[in-house]
Amino acid sequence: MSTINPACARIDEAIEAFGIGSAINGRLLQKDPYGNGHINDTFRLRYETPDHSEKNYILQRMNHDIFRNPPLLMENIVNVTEHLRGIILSRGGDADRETLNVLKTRDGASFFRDTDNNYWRGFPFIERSICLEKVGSAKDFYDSAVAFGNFQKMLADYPATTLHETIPNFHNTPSRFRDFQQAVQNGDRERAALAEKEIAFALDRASETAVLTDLLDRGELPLRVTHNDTKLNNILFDRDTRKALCIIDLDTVMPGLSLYDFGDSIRFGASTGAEDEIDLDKVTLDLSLFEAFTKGYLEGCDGSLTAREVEMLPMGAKLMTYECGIRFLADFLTGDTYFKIHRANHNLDRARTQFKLVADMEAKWNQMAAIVQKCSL
Ligand code: ADP
Ligand code: GN1
Ligand code: MG
Repeated sequence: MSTINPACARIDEAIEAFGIGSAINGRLLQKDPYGNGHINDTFRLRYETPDHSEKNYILQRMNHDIFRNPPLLMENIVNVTEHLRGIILSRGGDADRETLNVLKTRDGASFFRDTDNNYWRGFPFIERSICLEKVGSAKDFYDSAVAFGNFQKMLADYPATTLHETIPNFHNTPSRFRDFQQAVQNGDRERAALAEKEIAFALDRASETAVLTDLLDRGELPLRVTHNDTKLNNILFDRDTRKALCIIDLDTVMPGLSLYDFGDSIRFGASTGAEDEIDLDKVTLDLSLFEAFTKGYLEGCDGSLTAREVEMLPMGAKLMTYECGIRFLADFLTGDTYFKIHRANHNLDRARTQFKLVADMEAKWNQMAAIVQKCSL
């Protein structure tokens, strides 16, 4: 059970500002912390309507230490979700379930700022959906891959330059590496001693950090509009059909590489262990899940990836896993200020799983490349 962040003290102000109760003539039954995100403070609001049915909403306090400009971030999300809504409707889809829809406040704004200067936003809760914290079957993972590929395709003609960069250099691995080096230098000495092996592992791979950014700079990889945070719990599945339904957590939709989306999904979903598993023997790269995702992602992108992008998919997986590992480790060394933790050394445990996966990818490199080749034929 997560503890409630003191920054959420003004939640009732936010609930009042969105005016859901009066809009649906409903009675608020509960406001509970919800989900397993590492960044925002998420609540589910449960209302009882006059006909005694229930209607739920998501209310989130945006993490403005991480997202420094919530109004611009919300401008991105409103514009992107409206774009998606248009495409979904033109395909005859259900735009209330297949994309997030931003709730308006009583004043017609897409967010609310409380008296402590915390920023809140709301979304109708997507009912009859499930959120997976772990891949249940290769089919689930394949479906999520098609959905993430398709998401990117739906945004292919979105005017990328109008998107605000909500976190600068988000997947710039060399920049993340420099931050990591700083954390090693300036972070807690005792913690650094505890993480000696992991620090060495990360430093050993310094020369690989710029592989993707160099290809981008040389024009060998195209810049696209990508999601940038494609872990499995950022997609909702339909509870009845178990089909991938809706991509959520749109805070980081920005220009990026397809390899970021592919790689981040693999690092989380194709691992045989949880992101914070303590028993590292349980953490390996499952090649059949890697194959399922590769197949689905290529299908979802529907021929839009270049040969160079396809060839670099294994590198996307490895670098995104490595990058997440150095981010967890840097946060551990500097006192756990970024990712929410639920136990001592949580970020170190997370870094360890990522590096275990990187090592396993290195051992399985030829097999990964062969799978990519097979799927792209
Ligand atoms: P974070 O950035 O902290 O990860 P998310 O936006 O991913 O926050 O939300 C956290 C969790 O809340 C998700 O993993 C999902 O379980 C749930 N969630 C978010 N939005 C919705 C929604 N509209 N309908 C149902 N569940 C949602
Ligand atoms: C965070 O927001 P959430 O929990 O979906 C993080 C991702 C990391 C992920 C690791 C904005 O994702 O970059 O890969 O944790 N999001 C942000 O689990 O930093
Ligand atoms: Mg999330």
